[in-house]
Order: sequence, then structure tokens, then C-alpha cells
Amino acid sequence: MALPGYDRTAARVGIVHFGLGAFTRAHQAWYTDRAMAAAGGNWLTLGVSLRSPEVGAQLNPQDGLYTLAVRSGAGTERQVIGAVRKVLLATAEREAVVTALAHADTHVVTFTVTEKGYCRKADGSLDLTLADAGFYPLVAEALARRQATGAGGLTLLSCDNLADNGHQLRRLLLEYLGERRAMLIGWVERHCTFPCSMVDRIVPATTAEERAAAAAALGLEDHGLVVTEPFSQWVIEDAFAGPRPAWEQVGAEIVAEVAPYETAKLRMLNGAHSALAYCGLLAGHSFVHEAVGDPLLRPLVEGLMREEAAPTIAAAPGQDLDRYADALLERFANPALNHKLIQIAMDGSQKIPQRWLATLAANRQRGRACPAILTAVAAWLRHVRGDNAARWGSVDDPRAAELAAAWAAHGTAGIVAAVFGPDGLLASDWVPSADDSAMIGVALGDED
Ligand code: CS2
Repeated sequence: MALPGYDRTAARVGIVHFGLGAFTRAHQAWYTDRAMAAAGGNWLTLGVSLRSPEVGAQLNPQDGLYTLAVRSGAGTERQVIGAVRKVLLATAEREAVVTALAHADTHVVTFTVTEKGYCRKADGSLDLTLADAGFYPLVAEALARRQATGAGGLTLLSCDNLADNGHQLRRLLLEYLGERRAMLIGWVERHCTFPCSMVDRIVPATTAEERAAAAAALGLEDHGLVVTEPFSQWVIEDAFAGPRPAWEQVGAEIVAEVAPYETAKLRMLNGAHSALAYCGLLAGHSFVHEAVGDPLLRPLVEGLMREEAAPTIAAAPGQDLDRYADALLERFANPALNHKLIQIAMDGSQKIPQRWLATLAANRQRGRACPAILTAVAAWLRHVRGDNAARWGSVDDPRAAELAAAWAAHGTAGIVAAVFGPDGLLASDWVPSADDSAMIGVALGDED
């Protein structure tokens, strides 16, 4: 088994990361681990959990070390990742978090707080009440200290599946400062950067069975174990405020323009994932590899990727979207991952705007129909109505109650307008036409 290729006891913390879940441990921390082995540097990561003590409880007793198990049909390869120093819990250790963010050794702050962690209202603006309980006050306080001490600016790097994630983070943080610390705005604009990035690696939630299998193979229990696929991609906009790890030496792509990669990933990979999740659950499947192997669903996700999403993307030179779709189908079919559809199905109200609605709007402009996405939209509406609840439990979405109320008030006849219409819960640039509504209506059936 591979071990960290550098002296982690001598290295210092250079990155603070919000939301050190399974994804980051299999992605960013893995890149940073290899970047330190390749080029050295003080780039250990300090993880911050906003509310849940779980990740700290897993990693801190293990000194931040954990195993990354890379799984494919060919077997499992394991390596120990040493890039995480420790994990702090913001609610209990606020001062330690702010001190780390304000420390002169810290140059990069990274985020995987999920779509809802940015605390946006339905119109995209900042929800100040939610933001006050999120990462915003911690970052704002630390930036004020950095200004006061001359510690310098920060690179604030969003690694979440949001369109234009860096620009969104910048806009939202500036909005927060406008409300709470307006004096800082000019300094932040001059000294901090917010690169956009596209992150990609499929990382299912680690199960008890995986931990047991690893314990049998390793002879020790690893509470921080993470399981992932062989594939990984990280494209980062070249807009750093100061030093950074040598991520480009270990496969990350540092580019001038992230948008083509990010759009392709969100609309093709994530768009197909969400379609597989809602359509797959309704068809009785549990895992992504089962859903993509279903002869009725496979053409649906192929159509979604190749005929509906790909034509809306202005590809970068050398970016081949048809081959990208081929590779995605192969990744989805990985039988060793056991990626649960219900994991992808959570938080749909936060995910589908950038995964489906943007594609629908772009096709509308060109007068093209999107039968695959409309089928998926119907499956999502059924999901939030509770059609999968008997088997999978209640709907896990911050807007579940509003969506349930819309179903109760409008039923099949009115749900499309209530959710996607100009005043709907998920109003966007895509306003369903009569044809769209009819198509979704057919897929919904007339059961109510
Ligand atoms: C998935 C993503 O859960 C989900 O919504 O679509 O987590 C997906 O696995 C990653 O973005 C892959 O990089």
C-alpha cells in the first residue's frame, strides 16, 4: 500500500477547507498529497466542519490519516493520504478556525459545502440569515484580521458543482460583506481572488461493508476510509492571489477559461446522474450502474448527453464531447462502486437549475426539443411528490416542504407551472411551453 511521499510532521498548514467530506478526501486532498510528494511545500489542509462533528470524529483520532481505496472491475488499490492535518468544528472551535484562516501561512481556502452551503435565495441572491450560520462570518472575520495584520490576501476556491462557482462565491461573499463589513470590500477586491474550478471524481458515501472489507484487508479499522473510481479531473482557473500547491504537476489543469469544462461536466455528467437517479429510482433500481444498464434508461441518458446537453456547449479546443459522453457511460457502468441513486437524488432543487434548466433554456433558444430532460423533470417531480418515499424515506431537499405544498395545492394539472413557471419555485430562463408541459404531464401520468 502506498504511503505519503513527504515528511508530514515537518509540513505546515497552507490550506483551510470547508466541508471535508468523502469527495474532498478522494479528490483535492489526493492531489495535494501528491503535489507535496512531487514538489514539497507547506500545504497540509486544515478541515473545517460547520456543524457536524462526524468527520472530525473519524479523522482526528487517526491524526488526519485515512485510506483511499480506488475501485474498478479490475480490483481495489489502496493508498494512505497524509495531506489532512486535522478537522475543526466551527460551532465549538470558532476561534481556532478564524486563527487558521487568518494565519500568514494560509494562502488558499477551498470549499465543498454543496450547492445549498452557499445560502442563496431562490433568485440567487444571498440569504443573510442562512449565511450568518454558514462559512461567511468566519471568512469575513479572518479577512478583517488579515487586512489588519498584513497577512495578505487569499485565494478563495470554490470546488462545488455550481455554474461559474468562483464568480458566484465572489458575488455572494461581497454581498455578505456589504451587509456586515462593508469597510472590507475594497481590500478584498484588491487582494483576494476567486478562481472558477471544475472538480470531478465519483465518490459514493462510504458504507459499513466497505469499512469491514478494508479492515479485513488492512488489519486495522479506518474510520476515515474513502472509496472512489480511478478517474479524476480538476480544472482550475489560473487566478491565484498568492502561492499554491504544485497541483499542475500531478494532473490538475490550470487554465485561462474553465467554463467549457465546467458546463460540460454539469450538463453532461451531473445532468445524466440526476436523470439516472430519479428515473432509476422510479424503475426500482438502487445503484447508478444498474440504472445505466437498464435498456430503457440508457438511451435516455445518451440522448440527454449527446443530443440535448452537448450541442449547447461551446467546446474548448481539443475538448471532444462525444468521447466525453462515451467515457461517462463507462464510468457510470463501473460495477465496483455501488454508487447509490438516492445519494444523487438529494437536494434536487439546488442541483437541477445548472444540470437541466440551463440546457433546456439553451435548446429553447435554438428551437430544439429536449424529450430526455423533460422525462427526467417528470421523474424528479414524482420524487418530490414522495413516490419513492416508501422505499427510500422522506424527500431530502431544503425545499421539500415548499415542493410538497405545491403538489398539494396544484396537483398534476398545475405542478409544472407552480414549479417552473415565471413565478414558480424554480423560476429560471426556461419557462415551459405548452408542448413541454404536455410532455411532462404524459410522463407524470394522471394518477391524482
Ligand atoms: C453527483 C455528484 O451526488 C451528485 O449529485 O452527481 O456528486 C457527482 O458524483 C460528482 O460531481 C462527480 O464528480
